[in-house]
Parts: sequence; C-alpha cells; structure tokens
Amino acid sequence: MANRWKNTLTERDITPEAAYLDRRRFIGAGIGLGLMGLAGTARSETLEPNPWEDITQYNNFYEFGTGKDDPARNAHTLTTDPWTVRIDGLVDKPGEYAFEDIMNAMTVEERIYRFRCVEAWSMVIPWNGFELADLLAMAGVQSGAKYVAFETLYRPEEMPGQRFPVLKWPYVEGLRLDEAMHPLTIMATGIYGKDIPNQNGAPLRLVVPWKYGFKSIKSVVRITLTDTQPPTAWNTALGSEYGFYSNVNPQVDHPRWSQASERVIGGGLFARKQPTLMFNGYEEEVASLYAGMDLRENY
Ligand SMILES: Nc1nc2c(c(=O)[nH]1)N[C@H]1C(S)=C(S)[C@@H](COP(=O)(O)O)O[C@H]1N2
Ligand SMILES: [Mo]
Repeated sequence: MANRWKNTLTERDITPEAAYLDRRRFIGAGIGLGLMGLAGTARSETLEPNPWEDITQYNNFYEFGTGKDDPARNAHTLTTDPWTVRIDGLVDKPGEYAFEDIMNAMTVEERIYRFRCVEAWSMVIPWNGFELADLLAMAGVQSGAKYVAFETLYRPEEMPGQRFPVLKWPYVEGLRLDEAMHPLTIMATGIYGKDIPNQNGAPLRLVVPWKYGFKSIKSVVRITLTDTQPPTAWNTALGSEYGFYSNVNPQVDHPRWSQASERVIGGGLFARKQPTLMFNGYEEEVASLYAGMDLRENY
C-alpha cells in the first residue's frame, strides 16, 4: 500500500517489518527511550506490536458488519479520497477541513499503544498519527468549550452495515475537553508506517489508549466543540452497560463479564490471557484527570 500523504512517510516505508521489530527490541534495551516521549513506555516493559495481520483482520467496525472478519472483507467499498472533516461548534475557525490540508499542518509521529476492547481482548498497535490537541488548536477552541463530539461518516451505499439498525447511525463518540487535549490522545492516520486500512478507520480515526476501544471512533467526518456532554453510540444503544467515560478498569466489571483480564489477540486457539491494567497501563499519565471521581459511578 503506497502512502498518499507525503508527511506520513516514516523510515518503515523502506524498512521491512522484521527489521522494524528488531529496532523495537533495540529500543527495549534502553537506547532511544527518548524517542518514545509520552507514548506510555515510561513503564519498564517493552511493548511488542501485534503483526499487521492481527491488526487488520480482526476488527470491530459495525458499519461493515458485526463479525470480526467483516470489516476486512467489506471495507474496500469505502471511498476515502476526497475526505473532509467538519470542525464546528465552539471554535474560532469552523469549517470543512480537507484531509490533505490537515495532514500538511500536522506532525505525524509513531505511537505504540496498548488497545483494549470492552469485549476483553487486546492488542498492541503501532499507530502513526498526530495529537488531537494540535488539530483542535488549529481550529481555535473557545473558552466555553467543555466537550468534544465526534461523528463517523454516514454513507449506507458504501457502508452496508448502516442498512441495519444495529446502532443508531452515524456512530458518534465524545470526550471531555481535558481528555481530548491529553497528549496521549491522537488521531491515527497510519499503522506500521502505512496508510491506515479502511477496516481500521481510514483515513483518520480517534485513538484514546486508556479507554475501551469503542471510544476510538473510526473514519471521522465531524468534530464539534460543545458545552454539554454529547451522546455516544454505545451509551445510546445500551446505557446500563456502556458509560460515557469507559476508562479501562479491571476493578469495574461489565454487567455480563469480568474486566479483570483480557485475551491477547494472536496465538490462535491457545491465545494468552493477561491481567488488565488500570487505565490500560496509562495510569501514571491519566489518573489525575479523574481525581476525586467515583469510577464505578462514572463507568
Ligand atoms: N465508526 C465506528 N468506530 C468504531 C467502531 C465501530 O463499529 N464503528 N468499533 C469500535 C470498537 S468496539 C473497537 S474495539 C475499535 C476497533 O478498532 P480496530 O478495528 O482498529 O482494532 O474501533 C471502535 N471504533
Ligand atoms: Mo471494542
């Protein structure tokens, strides 16, 4: 897959994945930790990314069907060029931003993040993307803004799942402004240095690594700054099970299953289980956002 956007190019466009993984081990040895910045690697452990196949063949993207392999099979129908993102609400410069213009203004970097679905499975994904805070700064956040609302494309001709009322379409999500501005929160445009595949939310999707995967809304076409908490797709569908915050929390179980551990994707039938970490391992970075809050109440 060729890169469409010049500044999404990384060294891995010319480096085979195997060499890339070697470099990761090198970094794990303690050299180049500075590179990782806030990418959650302050913890001593080194994250080993899942292979490309895991990340792009096992997906949740209900606009293309509810089976894990449906998105990979069906998402080729999605047209991602041209693409615009409407940024509106409480911003100084509302408007339709062309994806190319966004990419030219943003600095794309690599973030290797844990990714934990509310269904109790997880992967490690090497995203390429930019901080959401930088995009919001470009639009100029006004002082009255308290929340950020996100919306996925609604295009049933290309998204066959939208012909069925599985969720209320379009898929919507939301963050508190401080969560949206946190440096760990990114808009991802690539994986392993390649353009993000359609099934993973091309051409740009949110990634909030300390929250359950469904908060990381795909194929975003609209971002709205508001002063009231916006509705979210899964909360609207089943509010008793999916809250607005949806922070990864091994101590607060889903009403129908435990969140204490997770199945690591890969490894087939003998898939490994591992304990789930508070805030998905990003506690040091984000716990202060929720100081004094009852996380059981605010699930
Ligand atoms: N628009 C949209 N965004 C979505 C979803 C979806 O169905 N539609 N699924 C969510 C869920 S439940 C998860 S776990 C992640 C999966 O992302 P991945 O397929 O890139 O791993 O996307 C999230 N974003
Ligand atoms: Mo999920």
